[in-house]
Amino acid sequence: MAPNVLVTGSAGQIGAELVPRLRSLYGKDNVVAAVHASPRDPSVSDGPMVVLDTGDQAAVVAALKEYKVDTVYHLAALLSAKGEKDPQLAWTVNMDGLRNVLEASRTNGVSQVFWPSSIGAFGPDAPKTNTPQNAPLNPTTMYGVTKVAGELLCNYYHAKYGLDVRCLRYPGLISSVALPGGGTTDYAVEIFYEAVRTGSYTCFLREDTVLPMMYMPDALKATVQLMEAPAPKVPRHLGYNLAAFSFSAGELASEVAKLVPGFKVTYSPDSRQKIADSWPQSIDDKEARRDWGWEPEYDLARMVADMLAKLRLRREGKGV
Ligand code: AKB
Repeated sequence: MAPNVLVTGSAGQIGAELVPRLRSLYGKDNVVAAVHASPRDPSVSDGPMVVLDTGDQAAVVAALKEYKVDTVYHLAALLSAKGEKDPQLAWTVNMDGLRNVLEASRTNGVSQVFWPSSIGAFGPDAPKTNTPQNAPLNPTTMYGVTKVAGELLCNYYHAKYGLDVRCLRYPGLISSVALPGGGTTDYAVEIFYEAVRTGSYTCFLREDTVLPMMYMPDALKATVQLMEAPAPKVPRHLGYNLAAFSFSAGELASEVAKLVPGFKVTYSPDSRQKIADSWPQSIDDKEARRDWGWEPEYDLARMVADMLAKLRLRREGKGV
């Protein structure tokens, strides 16, 4: 039987693509898109939708009851750069929202919850390359603090109440539907829009900054695969390391320039550089591969070609 799903943060970078994917898998009426305000993206408004503030526990409970929800993807969150600009708000949105969703879920018959952690859970003392699953988690951003505390809370709800909470440490995500907002890896999305629109881009990170990244189709695949895996294949209820490829800002610019002749990138690092410098450059995801069979499909060249093709098509049709 198809699950009854609620997705918070549905109009965000992941939600805007996860909602249509889940609707195609489980049926339109079985996936409720929860948004903070009325969305402009029609991809989530073609099925059930609810305006929901996850900071309001009573409202979360009411939504779970109204739609008889048994599975929650709780995506609503503030990203790293925005979180550093307003750490109090980052704590409130990321932690109060998660606690409300977990507590409402366990008391209202929800059986499964997905929650996104991030490479931001690691700090400067973790090994920079091939960062292992159990590397120290000592982040220096409020975003990272909420990711570590969030992972522990998810694990606690599993250990104490048996709630099946599953969790991935996403790398930077590159996507063509909804723009990310307030992240440190956002440059790797913006660069494509500017390549297609103006042929030049000013990057807010240094040219030699290397970060772990992933194309959205792989992130969706990992999310669904993790949630559909039989329980014995998911022994871990803290975040799973997840990886596809890593590149420097300069390497991405060169790859884009192969398909956009004359593309020019200049570098003007800002406060986001410090965040990027505190994160790993590549991730060891062997536990995800071993436990539930994770394997990415996109490498850098294939992702770049697909992103440019999609954005060019949209620009021809309705403008990017
Ligand atoms: C961010 O840059 O804040 C996010 C992340 C890596 O978690 N994209």
